Amino acid sequence: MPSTNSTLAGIFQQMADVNQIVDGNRFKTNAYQKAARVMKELTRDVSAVPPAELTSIEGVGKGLAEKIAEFVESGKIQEHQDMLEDLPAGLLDLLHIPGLGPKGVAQLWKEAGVESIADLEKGIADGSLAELKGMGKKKLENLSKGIAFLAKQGGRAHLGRALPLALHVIDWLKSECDVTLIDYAGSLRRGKETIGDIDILVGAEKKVHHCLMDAFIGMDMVDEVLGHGETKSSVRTSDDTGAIQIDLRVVEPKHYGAALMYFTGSKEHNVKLRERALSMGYTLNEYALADKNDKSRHIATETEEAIYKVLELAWIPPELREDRGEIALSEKDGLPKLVELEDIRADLHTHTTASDGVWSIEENARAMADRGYHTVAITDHSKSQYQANGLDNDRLVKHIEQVRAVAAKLKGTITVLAGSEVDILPDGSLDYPDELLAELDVVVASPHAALSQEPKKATARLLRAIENPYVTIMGHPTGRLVLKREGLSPDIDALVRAAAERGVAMEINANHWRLDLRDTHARAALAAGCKLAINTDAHGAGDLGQLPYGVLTARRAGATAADVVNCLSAAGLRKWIASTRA
Ligand code: DGT
Ligand code: CA
Ligand code: CA
Ligand code: ZN
Repeated sequence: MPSTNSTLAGIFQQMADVNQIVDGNRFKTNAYQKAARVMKELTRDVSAVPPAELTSIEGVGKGLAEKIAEFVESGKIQEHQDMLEDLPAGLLDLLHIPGLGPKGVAQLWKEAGVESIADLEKGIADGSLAELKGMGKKKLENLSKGIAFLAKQGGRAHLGRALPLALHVIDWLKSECDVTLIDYAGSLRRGKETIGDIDILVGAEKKVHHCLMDAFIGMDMVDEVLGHGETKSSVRTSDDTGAIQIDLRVVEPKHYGAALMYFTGSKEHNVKLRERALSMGYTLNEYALADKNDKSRHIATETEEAIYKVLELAWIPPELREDRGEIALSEKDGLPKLVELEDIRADLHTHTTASDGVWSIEENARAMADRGYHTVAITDHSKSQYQANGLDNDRLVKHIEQVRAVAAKLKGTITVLAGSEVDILPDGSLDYPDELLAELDVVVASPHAALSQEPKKATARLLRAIENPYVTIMGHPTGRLVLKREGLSPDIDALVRAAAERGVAMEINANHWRLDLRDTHARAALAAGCKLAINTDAHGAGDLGQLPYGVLTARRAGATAADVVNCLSAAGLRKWIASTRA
């Protein structure tokens, strides 16, 4: 069952879309869009907030509060229903076609009666749309490609797919055309959990542009060239998880900083920066920060640092560029020093062949030692995870002995802790009795089943687990799978408050399917003073590469190394774990 928060986010987004198509005013569209974002990022269950307190939620004004209350009470928003009433059912699907915005949809609908993607395909095929103003051959061709793309792709790609792909393309372009000034930009550089398309930017002299574009569209993986120009090309590539678009832009080296800043986004961050530039007497676009009165006078173009500096700001890490207060922090030099991959010194959630892993305790521990870690916790599944060969009480006792034996053998190489990923049962009790949990060094408590519980039940369930005196870390608290399963929608604010109080850490499970806590939840955890854990949940050596996704998510939350228990020294970690038992 989708949560009230996500249902409301969907409704407000739809209201914004409809408003744009029927040419409603921009102010209103923005308000709906903002409402959608507030609902999406809210870390407490809005249906549990008393109506009188709704306006105390950041971003919720009186009008929005009324609509939320209306929905919670009646299950719908009348204004939304009214908006949809005059609208053909398939019209909003058209908005998902790349290259077609609300204006285009409105034109197709009003001037040619196009009410769905099927209508559009027909109108392109029979030539009837070619008579519309602005619908040249090229434009219609692009729409055809967009429809095909949509059919194949069906949405966004995982960070865990987009990042390796982008790195591969960058390596290829570097080797083919000998360029050095090259980065991925867009949502990927900001470390978002899903990526609409991959944006790659190169700074190179004009004479190299041709090489870059040819090398790019000539890559083996390319299924289709969507566009091929002198400074911009787009291609599409697919695998069994769907299609993904890659955009390549090339600028001259002297404009690289301005372009990188622009194409990194987010759009909202860019808008704020542009306003700031204007108020200081400058203009800012993808070419330059320039003098407002003489735009040919470029003040800063070459590096992001230089541009931020003229704007009297410290350089802002891409993961924070989401218009969540980062500009104000930068202005007073108060940006956090974000946690880095190299700061991670321990993994506290890993599996072995004892449950559903593919490596032994010793193989696991040696691989962790090779990464330079001082500590690893072996946390196999508990008995309710029978499909994952979870350990029953007797097997756990023997397993602990085996872990202790490996620990003794590897003493001086790495500290190996005996742990468990113990299931949080639907009522919040744990899968082992306390006497058994007491034998373990580390207890990661995670929900795996009953993941469509309603928010109130889920909150009570997870709170009960946090209160268990043997729990060290709450593992992937919602159980969501990115792009696949919504999972639980507990009151995150209540959970992180309880975790902070108890001294329990909340996990960011680094696996790109999970990323749970997600960025906004991790942000709420930090605000509550809660410690974070970033763990790979590795089932084998192949999973160790998931760690960067967890670190990116923590960075998006504004986490420093001091916020993350995996960054503690060996002694510090031992002390912290002991403190969770006190
Ligand atoms: P995505 O691809 O949907 O995951 O998200 P982004 O952020 O990568 O968005 P994309 O690929 O459409 O554009 C890349 C960046 O270019 C975006 O983050 C900011 C910048 N940008 C694109 N369009 C606009 C715009 O209309 N206004 C402003 N200010 N910036 C834009
Ligand atoms: Ca993008
Ligand atoms: Ca793009
Ligand atoms: Zn696990």
